[in-house]
Amino acid sequence: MEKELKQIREEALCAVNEAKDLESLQNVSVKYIGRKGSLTLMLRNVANLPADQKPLAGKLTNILKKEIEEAIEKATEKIEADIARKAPGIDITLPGRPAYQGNLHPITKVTEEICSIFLRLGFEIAEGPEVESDYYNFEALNIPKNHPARDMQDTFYVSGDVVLRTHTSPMQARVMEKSKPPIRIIAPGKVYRCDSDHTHTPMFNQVEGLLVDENISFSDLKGILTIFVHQIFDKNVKLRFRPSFFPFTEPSAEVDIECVMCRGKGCRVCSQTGWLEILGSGMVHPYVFEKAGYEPGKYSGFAFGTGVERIAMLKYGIDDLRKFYENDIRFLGQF
Ligand code: 2NL
Repeated sequence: MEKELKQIREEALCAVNEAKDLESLQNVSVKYIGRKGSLTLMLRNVANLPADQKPLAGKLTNILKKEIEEAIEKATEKIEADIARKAPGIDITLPGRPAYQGNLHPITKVTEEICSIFLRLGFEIAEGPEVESDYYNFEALNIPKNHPARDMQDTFYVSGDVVLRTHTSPMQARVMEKSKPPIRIIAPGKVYRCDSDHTHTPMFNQVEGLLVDENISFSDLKGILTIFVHQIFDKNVKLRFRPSFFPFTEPSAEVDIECVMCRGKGCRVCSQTGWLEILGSGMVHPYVFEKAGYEPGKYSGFAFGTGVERIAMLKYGIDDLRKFYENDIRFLGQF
């Protein structure tokens, strides 16, 4: 027994000395004092010895176990200290790492681009609440209660007469109510509709415009919107005005551009029509002027609205609206 212990002692201590890294030390530990280690097995065997030998054998085995444990511990500390010493220190002469620089969200960029075109044309920016009264969101724009047009834009109701604005036109109604023409404003901002699928998000961004003065005609509308389309896309892009309907304008027209993907030949993006709808517009409805308190027949004007996400998708060739809101920095960092 004592001879055996002596042999284990020599072997184990020798192995500890030879271990050059933490992994081999761990192996030594497993081999001798682990759950199935040779010393552990011997300790278990002590129970089978004659009673008069048990105390001494147990004592010697335990002493040796402790000795090996301590040797491993010491060797571990030494190797760890070596590793720390060899690790590179701090080089204070190195230049600092540049701070991560963010960028504007593509929707913010396109909103700013749209606004800057209209600012150059003499428009001013008007911003207002996203939580809006039923009156400014609907009534003032010729959309009375129970009007079918309310179904066109599924509304989030905050309470009976308070809604999340479904368009930015309430802002323009507010401006008309408190100021007299000439008016030239654009209203950018978030709008909300209870709608969600691969072409609709419950929140999206709009820029709407309004120009009111004496003797404004449909040709002013065509002129301004043509300039806008040529500046935001390309001065050679073809566009067309197509009759449409909005409750707050009469007559109304939608503006299409030649499909930017297929150049008008017809593809999946334009549903084979060769055209893409990008703006809604029209001459302000007399009832909207009446609600604003304007003298009947004195003024005329036009208004228009456009979806920022849609313009951004067409400008940058993005095929999925939801990419704007997934906040993947690899996507957002490209613009
Ligand atoms: C669209 C259509 C449009 C308007 C918005 C407007 C505002 C006032 C009076 C009259 Cl205060 N009209 N805004 C007019 C026509 C179309 O937007 O498709 N938007 C994405």
